[in-house]
Amino acid sequence: SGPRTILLTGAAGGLGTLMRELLPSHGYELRLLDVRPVDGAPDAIVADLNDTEALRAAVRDVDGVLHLAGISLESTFDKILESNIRGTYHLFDSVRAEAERRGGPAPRVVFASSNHAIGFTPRPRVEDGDPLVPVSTLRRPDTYYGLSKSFGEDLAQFHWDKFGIETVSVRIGSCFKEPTDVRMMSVWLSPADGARLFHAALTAKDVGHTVVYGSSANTRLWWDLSGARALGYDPQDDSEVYADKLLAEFGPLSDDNPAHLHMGGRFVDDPPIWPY
Ligand code: NAI
Ligand code: 15L
Repeated sequence: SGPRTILLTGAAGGLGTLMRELLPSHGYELRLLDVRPVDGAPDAIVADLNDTEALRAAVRDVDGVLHLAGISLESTFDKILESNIRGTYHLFDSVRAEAERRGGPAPRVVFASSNHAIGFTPRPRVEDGDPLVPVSTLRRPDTYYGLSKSFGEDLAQFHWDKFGIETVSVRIGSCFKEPTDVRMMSVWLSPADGARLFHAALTAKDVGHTVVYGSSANTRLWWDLSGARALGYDPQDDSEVYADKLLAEFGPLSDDNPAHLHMGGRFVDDPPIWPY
């Protein structure tokens, strides 16, 4: 079979830009959408997630949706409500309407959830024998942003139970070219592993609604990657190669640093500060 066509929302963003580079080598043809113009992609759909007509056209005949669009850091509740909560509702509703139009299976959704849905979970001391944090851990959002990701996971579960729409919710750690602090060594998802994981999530069979953590095979991992591996994800990178440099610059994680006490790092502070 030829390349699979997927809608990539949030295509102008950091992760969207990385995935535009990397996903075609996994055999995808990308249809791009963002509320901002997408550099170098004049054919991209420039539309807000709440533009229902544009959304319905955007999902027409696609095989899947990689839903990255949204506010990606803490913001006011009203802004989060508009882009992440109402916007993600409209994304799922357009997928539901598309399935109805086809009279057949709906496109698979991969939802960019976040570690901030469980941000208030204490950092596990894996080195002292604490277990890796399982997917089933209580959600403890650390921000309005994290709350919107928690809502997105529920929305995905609801669309599976009620309408048979399949979603993989990926609680992404930190997906950037390199980890830039010590916490990030535990949650880092290399861009190449990100593409591998999204590919696995788009193609694994019978996922229903599955929640997984998204990171590379980091030596300092805090969470359980077995769910992601069960989708066929085989991470190739480990943040440990940056350890000497980052530890020399910042020192080890410390109980005296409030940003080191929880999975969500600095996001537990109000207001959260980025970068940290
Ligand atoms: P980003 O902020 O660079 O990109 C988000 C994109 O979504 C932007 O281009 C923005 O214009 C677009 N967008 C925002 N509201 C929109 C709306 N209402 N309609 C249409 N487009 C809209 O964020 P980044 O880092 O690329 O993250 C992508 C997704 O992955 C986000 O949902 C974020 O919450 C999630 N994520 C990212 C992580 C990371 O490490 N980069 C970690 C965890 C989750
Ligand atoms: C996120 O959810 C953000 O979108 C991203 O910008 C990073 O801050 C990441 O989490 C993180 O926790 O490092």
